[in-house]
Amino acid sequence: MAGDQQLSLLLDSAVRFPLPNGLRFSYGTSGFRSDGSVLASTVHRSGIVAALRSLKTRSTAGLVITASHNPVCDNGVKIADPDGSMMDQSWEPFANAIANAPDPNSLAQLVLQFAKDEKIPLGGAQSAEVLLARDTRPTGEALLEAAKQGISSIIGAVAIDMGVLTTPELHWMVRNWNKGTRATESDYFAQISKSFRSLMELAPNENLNLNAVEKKLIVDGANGVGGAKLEEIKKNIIGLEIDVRNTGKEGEGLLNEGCGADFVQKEKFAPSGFCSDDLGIRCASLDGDADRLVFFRLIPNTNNKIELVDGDKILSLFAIFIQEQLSLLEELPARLGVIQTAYANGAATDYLRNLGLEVIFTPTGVKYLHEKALEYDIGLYFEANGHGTVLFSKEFLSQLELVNSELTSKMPGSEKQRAASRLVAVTQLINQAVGDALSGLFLVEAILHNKGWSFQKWCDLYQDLPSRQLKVKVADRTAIETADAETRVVKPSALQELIDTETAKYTHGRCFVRPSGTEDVVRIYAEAATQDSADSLANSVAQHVNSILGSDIKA
Ligand code: 16G
Ligand code: MG
Repeated sequence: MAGDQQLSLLLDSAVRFPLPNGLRFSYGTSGFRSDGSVLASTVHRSGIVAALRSLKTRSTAGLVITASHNPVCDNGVKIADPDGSMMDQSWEPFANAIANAPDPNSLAQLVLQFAKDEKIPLGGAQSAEVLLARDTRPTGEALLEAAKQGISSIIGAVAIDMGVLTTPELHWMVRNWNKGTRATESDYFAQISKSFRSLMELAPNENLNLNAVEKKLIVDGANGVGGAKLEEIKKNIIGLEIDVRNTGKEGEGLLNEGCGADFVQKEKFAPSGFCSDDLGIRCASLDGDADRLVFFRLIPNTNNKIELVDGDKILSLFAIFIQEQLSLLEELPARLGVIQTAYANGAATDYLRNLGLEVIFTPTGVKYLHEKALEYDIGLYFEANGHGTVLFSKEFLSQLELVNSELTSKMPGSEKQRAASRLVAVTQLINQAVGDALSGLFLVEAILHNKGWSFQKWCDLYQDLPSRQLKVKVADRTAIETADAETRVVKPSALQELIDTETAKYTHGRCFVRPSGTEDVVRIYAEAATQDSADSLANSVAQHVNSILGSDIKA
């Protein structure tokens, strides 16, 4: 009886969201993405998946509608698991299957069969809850409605609209709801400003008199959701003067167009809205949904070229700071893991290894780095493009709290106590659900302040090796298979030999190719001692990809 009711509810709902003709959808590196006008069925079906995920885990799940740094006409959807991380990868095949089910009946059958296989109780015996959010894209509102209807096509499932949020805010909320606090956006803002203030107050006294330039920060909000949120947070920030540009307000420009972390990192060029008046000032850039962060500074007399501080250098700054605090606390042993991808600059990896840190590589995509970071007491991960965060294990967190409260009562004001308190503030400031440009930005600022470091000092940590990225459109990018965290091609086998031969010609040469997870292209990355060598290595490998797979080269 309950089964019949569930079936007819699914059929009624699915009829309203037919699969567009001739399209296939795939849950890629960061969920489903496509032109926003064709995504209603995909988002509706993702709502069903999220509701089932909530039933399966007996917890609150999340769903966010965003296409991050893609153009404004695109949109996308991804699902958050109860701990705030991305949906468990084992469910992706099911998400793909239902996204492409040709008609309501096959969709309903897939759902019922999957629920049976996974022992998910349907029919209302158990309730489900999904938190929803969207970014500022014009197609977001209609897609949110599709998600709601997908969720309510599962009996007992409730959708809770949290509004227009950054992706990390939604992940953070899901994580907190499952810890028992029904946290809202104002709790998120308060947690950032409070822990930022604590960390700033723990800076050595001699760093308190920084000059005006050091206190000033200009932030490019990509004309996306992050800029407006930052405007709110900054109302309660003391000790930092933040000028937010590209907030998406009338007249400021289009989402991600000529601005945003992806643009800045790839083009090495200042975003629109920045000019020579900003010379000498520390700047940061968020992406369209505020889960990527890079810093930069304009180079004089270059027509807005920039000096970039990417995810690798943010990672290095976090690693140094955490390692320094731990070195003062021998009673708090911790296994530290630093996670990077093949895109990490070789100079960054060398720098981190020279600090004595364990550096591990995973394939590209937050879900892989995050998963690896969970294996450590403290797992720090960053992609060069600015996605990253720091994770602390439950055991480490409870040890830290214990040590901190003991030191606070027995040795208040001591270097050890301050080190423990700094670590506590870091754990509260950084978003442990997922990489978060806003919380990451404040952690960077508080660390620079604690260390009394100028932007220049941070830039000078190490010198990036020159690198070049190219993309090649091929007939079938899945013809390339990689291994060893995408550093080697295993198929077609001849290609790796050619890459090895080319790479061997250059001092500090390194090169890899991989099929993109978000675009229909093969990507090539090359690094070498000089820019000319990196360019020529990338070009010659692109020619080989071209001749083996058939293509045209794009910068
Ligand atoms: C997505 C991923 C990012 C990855 C990028 C690679 C998330 C949240 N985002 O933006 O981690 O670096 O894809 O794109 O996982 P590519 O496969 O096209 O090179
Ligand atoms: Mg993003």
